[in-house]
Amino acid sequence: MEQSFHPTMAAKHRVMLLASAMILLAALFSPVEASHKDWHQLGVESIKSSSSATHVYQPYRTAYHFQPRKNWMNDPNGPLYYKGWYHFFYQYNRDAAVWGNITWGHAVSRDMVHWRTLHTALKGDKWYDMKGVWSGSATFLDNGVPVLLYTGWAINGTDQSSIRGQTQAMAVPEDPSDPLLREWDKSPHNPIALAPPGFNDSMFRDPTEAWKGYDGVWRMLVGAVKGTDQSIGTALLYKSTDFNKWNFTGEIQSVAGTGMWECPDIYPVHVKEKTGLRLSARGPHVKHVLKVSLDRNKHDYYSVGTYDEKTDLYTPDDTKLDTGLGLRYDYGKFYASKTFFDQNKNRRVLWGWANESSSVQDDIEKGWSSVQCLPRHIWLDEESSANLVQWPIEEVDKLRRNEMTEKNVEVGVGKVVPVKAAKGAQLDIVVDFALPEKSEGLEQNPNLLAEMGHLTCSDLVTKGSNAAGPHSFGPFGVHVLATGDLQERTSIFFHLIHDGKHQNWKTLFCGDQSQSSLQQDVDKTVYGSYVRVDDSDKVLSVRILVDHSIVESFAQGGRTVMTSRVYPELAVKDAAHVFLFNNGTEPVTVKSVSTWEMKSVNIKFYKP
Ligand SMILES: *[C@@H]1O[C@H](CO)[C@@H](O)[C@H](O)[C@H]1NC(C)=O
Ligand SMILES: *[C@@H]1O[C@H](CO)[C@@H](O)[C@H](O)[C@H]1NC(C)=O
Ligand SMILES: *[C@@H]1O[C@H](CO)[C@@H](O)[C@H](O)[C@H]1NC(C)=O
Ligand SMILES: *[C@@H]1O[C@H](CO)[C@@H](O)[C@H](O)[C@H]1NC(C)=O
Ligand SMILES: *[C@@H]1O[C@H](CO)[C@@H](O)[C@H](O)[C@H]1NC(C)=O
Ligand SMILES: CC(=O)N[C@H]1CO[C@H](CO)[C@@H](O)[C@@H]1O
Repeated sequence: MEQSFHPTMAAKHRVMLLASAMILLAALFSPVEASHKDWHQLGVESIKSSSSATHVYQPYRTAYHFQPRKNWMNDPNGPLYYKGWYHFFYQYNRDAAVWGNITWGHAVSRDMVHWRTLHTALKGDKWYDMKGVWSGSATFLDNGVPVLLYTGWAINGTDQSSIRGQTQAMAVPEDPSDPLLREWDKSPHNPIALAPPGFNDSMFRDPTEAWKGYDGVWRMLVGAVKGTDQSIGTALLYKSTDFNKWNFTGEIQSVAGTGMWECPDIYPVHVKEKTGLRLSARGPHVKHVLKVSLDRNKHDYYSVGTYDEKTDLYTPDDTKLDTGLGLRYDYGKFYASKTFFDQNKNRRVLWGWANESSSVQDDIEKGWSSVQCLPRHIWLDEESSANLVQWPIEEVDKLRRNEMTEKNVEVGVGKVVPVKAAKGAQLDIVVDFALPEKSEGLEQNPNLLAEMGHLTCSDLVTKGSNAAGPHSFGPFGVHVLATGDLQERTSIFFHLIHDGKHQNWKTLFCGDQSQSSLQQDVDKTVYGSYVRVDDSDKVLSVRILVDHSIVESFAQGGRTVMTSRVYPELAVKDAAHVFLFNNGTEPVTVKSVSTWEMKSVNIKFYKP
């Protein structure tokens, strides 16, 4: 995808450089800290080896999320599993902590938890990708060898004015016997696809994984936009018999008013099982998901529907929830995502990118920008068949240590209760709230009910509990990365509302970043959406993964997910605390709250 800069994002310069006397302090906050048991080892060397820029205070680097050592990263690209290794590629600027000169960074892992970074997989060196090697996907050919499809940003010769626009290209492993797939050769057939007549070749990118149809012909999608006002998002279909020459044959789906579709992804899901499916899977047990990333608002949207391989058309089950209009993977920061079928564990895994909420100037000072969210296992919700469920891959649980559980904690009206066991900025927290008794009180005032049905998470935060009315089940939830006095806090909470109809309750799931930091120049948008609560559900539950500057929250087993980036100034490291809170007018019972400290992972340059 394309990332551009807005001068408004460059906020005022804050002094982060510390005097040399503070180097030790910097080391204490650096992510390698946890792997160095001996405090005396914490010298300049560990700072250099761990972080981007030396001598820079680094409280925001993550400890168990994927991040390159330094510089700018954006979209995940071409994830795959090959010969015992998970491969992860990413949009990467090797030169700076800002977007530009985009290449494909490359890392490998045995478990998608610990990583070894390799040298650049693809960089711009051909006329068709000289200005950048942009996002794409991996496809296994019939011989079991993976190839990469990507978008090249073309330029001819040295004349900067003769930009040719975006092209689709392919790279193949130089040595398929190398499990690490270290060298990639660009195909002599490149570019393999150009924008069809009538389509803007500056808005033509991000090829999907290719799949073979019933007729043995390969297909892939490329994101684009159309319409006189360039407002109709679309996914262009290309076909090939030999994988070298691709013909444009139509559009699999387009949706008015959604704008440019970046990073399309189409894949089958099993209607009854969590098992992942290959792109070729067909049959009565299969539904399809079409996901796109909307350039317009930087959110990833999906729909559940049917892909008819005879007509090569995708139809959503519910047109009101068509791709780009309804469901999102994540209601916080999560963009340009991509799934892959993990044949090692027969599951589909989702990767997505969370950019910074701080200023470009901050990125430059800290020497890096953005993290990848934890890889998520993704499947169709069997209960509804209408939405996906996401959960951190099980391998993440290996990082848990020092489990502490408290049961039956009462959180009275207006009360805040510390979770004493949980301290620090690397935590996994699971809280089960008892579902409140839905009293009849509310039904006596239909006007109030109607009004409450339109409440949003930001209303709750800006108007406080007053917004919620006299009998309000919520807001109640969890403060993380909080100072003892709650001066800084990031709040993840629920709020139950009645939509005006008898017994028709809805549950808001929100993330409040507005008090997350004393710093002024960071984005503190309030996030949120609804989460489905079934009559059969016993509790209202949330899992929150905290890693210094990222908070990923999974409600009700992963039906609704929300990612926040936050930059507390005081609530860092051991000064970060966890609290349960209840801002509603009814008491809340926490059936159980379990917390784990999360170990740091290894991310090192690969040395054979
Ligand atoms: C891109 O590379 C050029 C040449 O090395 C360099 O001058 C420029 O600063 C780089 N741009 C960015 C945004 O990193
Ligand atoms: C094509 O897209 C680019 C980038 O959004 C835009 O600047 C340009 O005006 C578009 N061209 C046409 C003909 O719409
Ligand atoms: C692509 O187009 C060429 C020329 O029209 C045609 O010969 C070929 O069969 C087409 N291939 C596919 C896969 O549609
Ligand atoms: C990155 O973050 C900024 C500020 O929070 C936001 O405005 C922008 O849309 C984000 N971009 C993406 C691709 O998420
Ligand atoms: C809870 O109530 C306190 C005190 O009125 C307020 O400061 C805070 O913003 C509220 N939080 C939420 C999430 O409603
Ligand atoms: C559009 C265009 O002019 N493309 C040309 C760019 O340069 C290469 C060789 O350098 C030509 O093969 C392309 O036709």
